Amino acid sequence: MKNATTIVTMTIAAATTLATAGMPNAHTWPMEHIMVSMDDTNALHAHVNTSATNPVEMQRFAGETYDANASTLDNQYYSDQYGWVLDGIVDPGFGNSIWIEMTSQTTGLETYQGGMRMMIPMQTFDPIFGTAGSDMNWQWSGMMTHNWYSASELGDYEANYRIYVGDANGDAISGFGETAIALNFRAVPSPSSLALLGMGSLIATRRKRA
Ligand SMILES: [Cu+2]
Repeated sequence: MKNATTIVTMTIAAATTLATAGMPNAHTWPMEHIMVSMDDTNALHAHVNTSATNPVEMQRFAGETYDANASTLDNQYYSDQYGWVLDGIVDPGFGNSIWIEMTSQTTGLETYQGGMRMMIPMQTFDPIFGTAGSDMNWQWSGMMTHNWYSASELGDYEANYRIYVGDANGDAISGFGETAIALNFRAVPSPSSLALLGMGSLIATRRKRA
């Protein structure tokens, strides 16, 4: 029994280290990068390792509430696992940017501006990609950006994007080839909650015997 108690204590310590008070859980999941590249004809390409049958999971952490703008994720299934990353040299031209436009998505999916996965309290959590009446297109800085996706109901979700080179206003620049990509999500019952229940019963068992 002593071994089991030690394992439980270590698990709780590890969970405490990972979580930032009042901030949503980011490091629960490994990064899943959407690699965006440009070939020598100035055509964009994008690749991701997920699919409708191998989606990113969104989890809800019952009882948690988040500070300030992050409170938009309270009681939601969410994930920041997907990150936009430039692959190789991508030159959109002076004054231009890579823009990402949401062209269609499952009803109920919402997106909020994230960041590099560090300094989460510095992230704006501004609604993007049509969430809360925001613009459908989003000007990507070109830095690794893990936006926050959320939904209030269990189930599968898909978002489709057009990736193009645009000017400061988001108007497409001719001479650059655009591309498209689908991101897939599955809102699942939280394994973390189940794990916590498991730990609770272990501790309870020990108390009874003590
Ligand atoms: Cu990343």
